Amino acid sequence: MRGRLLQFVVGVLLVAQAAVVSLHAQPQAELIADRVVRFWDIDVRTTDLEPSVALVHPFPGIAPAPADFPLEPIFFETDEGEEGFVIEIEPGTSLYGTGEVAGPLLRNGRVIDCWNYDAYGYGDSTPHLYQSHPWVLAVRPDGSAFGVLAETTWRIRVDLASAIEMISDGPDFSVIVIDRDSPQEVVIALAELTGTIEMPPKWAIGYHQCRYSYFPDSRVMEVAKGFRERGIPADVIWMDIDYMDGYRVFTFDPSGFRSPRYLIGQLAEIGFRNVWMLDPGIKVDDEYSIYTSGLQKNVWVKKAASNDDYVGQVWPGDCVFPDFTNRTVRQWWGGLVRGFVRLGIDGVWNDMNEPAVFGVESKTMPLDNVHRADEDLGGQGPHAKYHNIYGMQMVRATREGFMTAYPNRRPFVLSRANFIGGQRYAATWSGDNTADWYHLESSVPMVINLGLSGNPFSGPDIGGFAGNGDGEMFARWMGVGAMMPFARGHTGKGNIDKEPWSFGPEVEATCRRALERRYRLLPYFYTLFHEAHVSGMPIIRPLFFLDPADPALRSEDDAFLLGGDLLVVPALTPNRDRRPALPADFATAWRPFGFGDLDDPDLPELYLRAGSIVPSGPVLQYTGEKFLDPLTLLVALDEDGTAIGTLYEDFGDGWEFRDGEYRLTTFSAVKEGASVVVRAINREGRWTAPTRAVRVRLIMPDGRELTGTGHANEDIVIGLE
Ligand code: NBV
Repeated sequence: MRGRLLQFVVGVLLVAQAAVVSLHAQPQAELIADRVVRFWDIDVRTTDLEPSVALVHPFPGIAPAPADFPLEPIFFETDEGEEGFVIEIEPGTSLYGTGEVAGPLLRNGRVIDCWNYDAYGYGDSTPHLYQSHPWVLAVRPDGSAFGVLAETTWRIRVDLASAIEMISDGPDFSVIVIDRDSPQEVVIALAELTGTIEMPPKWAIGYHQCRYSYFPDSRVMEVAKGFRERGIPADVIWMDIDYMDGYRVFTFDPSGFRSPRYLIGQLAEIGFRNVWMLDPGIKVDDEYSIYTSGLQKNVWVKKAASNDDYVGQVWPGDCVFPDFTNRTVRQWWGGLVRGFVRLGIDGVWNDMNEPAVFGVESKTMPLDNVHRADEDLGGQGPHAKYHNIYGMQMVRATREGFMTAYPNRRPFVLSRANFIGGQRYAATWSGDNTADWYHLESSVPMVINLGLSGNPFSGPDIGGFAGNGDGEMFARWMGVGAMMPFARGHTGKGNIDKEPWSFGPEVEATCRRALERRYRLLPYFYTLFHEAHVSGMPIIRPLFFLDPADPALRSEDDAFLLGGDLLVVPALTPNRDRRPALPADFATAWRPFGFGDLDDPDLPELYLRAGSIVPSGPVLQYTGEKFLDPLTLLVALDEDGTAIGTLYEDFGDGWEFRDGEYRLTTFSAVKEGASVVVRAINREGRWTAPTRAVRVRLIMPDGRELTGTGHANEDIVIGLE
């Protein structure tokens, strides 16, 4: 095994500070997939390892680990009895991943505490946010890469000071190491292990408008209508906790939200979808049917000493907490969700599910509380073991509940807390960020790192949750937020209004342009969501994906790739004083373009990759407003005079796509003599697109733009004069 001795020596040095009492070389190992090895400590029986929660299925060993596998963790124990491991990294190795983290993209030198935490007001050095991803993506100097996944749900500290070291509060755990030729392949391999996102309903990739809270229902309608009156595209409006009756989940405030069904109908009439919050804390109240039903079914998390129901304080006062680690409890919750969403609810927002508890220093429930978890999650055990997956299991239950209500619709669930692998159940957002430039800037690396950790569907609270901020920052944030996978404006209680028009006409105009861009690019976004669903490739990607061996791109997080073919360069500082490091072939390989909006300095610059075709459409006010017609292909030829790109389409909801009711079209552009011919060269799937016009915008290297028009089934020929 390469470098085993060296690793051992380095390991001794690296973990020395952690007061290590014993270092164990030569772990046990088995191959679980091509160049993917599971390791565990020499003295641990496999039966003593806890079942994996992150993986889609157990991935049993298929062969002994290959002798030439280039990586091997060294397991150790600290004098405090903690279990850990270390993997050396060669100089020049760049580290990423670790899930939802504040601060820069590059994680070298950072320590991340995987512990789901209500991190209101977090900053660059906050050690833990709302989610846990004990996962590191490492890119070697030559651009090859590996990934390291610790298979534990317990609290685990990921120390990237000079190696990849993780130390857990819990018992022995195994470590999965993926070895690949590129970081992209590692991310795809992670998705093969932990699963991908399900296709979201198309409306969920439109713009979402939220605040804590729109109240009462007339205000909800006023805001929704505000979008339509001003011609600002949006698909979704959100109901935060104040819609509830005294914060009792599954109820409605009798004065403010008298008829949710009516409100939902009114919203639907103007093309708005609705998402409603459901928190885990259930008010202790004998008059409250959800409480009494849960009591009767014995669904609450228990106290260790007495086996009584644990009671903690959250919004409604005294609360009990469903034990989502238990199948019967998830079914009980799912049944409640079923009844709730049948009112016409389109999506559910699970907040506070770290779980957050008020008035205690830990901000959560006692670690010795008892969960009656399913055997395949690890069986009955303490909260310390299940804390990090409480939110994940909650969104699993919510999703399942939605599916029982609407088996033919795609659920949309947003979760604040989650765990690696939880992308299977819910999208996420950056939690309670602050309306300042730091949080605007760090939303880019946070969303990228989440994508590199398996969850491609996320975005920040556009405009910032805590505090007000000013119009210029808001405009810039909308510009960049509109290019993120999840695009939602949100703000906290007591703040000024933060709808796109709240900062005056100039900011409103920028927001309109930003969202019009998103809606024009919906065909591309949807194609990228499909790619993420199929392969796990992130929707927004780091610049180093362009050339993983180029050290200049390794720490660049002021700009990002939207899919493989668009480069987004926002100005993230107030005085626009930073230019990102760009790939070496930037001048020849990327072509600036826009949608008639290039003179707006608050919008990010957009570049199209030479050799690519990006599908786009007309401006819509909401995703379902009309069918994609005309389809506009943005084309940039490479130096060989060719370009290629794909467009994925289906009904936008439902599961028929799984049975072939979709269409994946591959378009090509080829320079033939003095013209360029654009045509569909391949079609996959049975779904038939209604007849439509196709336009081509050929973006030339000198900045000129040539156009052509035709129909879906014919060649479009553009003269190059
Ligand atoms: O439900 C209120 C808020 C919500 O708006 C926010 O997005 C969550 O992150 N929630 C937290 C609870 C309290 C916030 C201070």
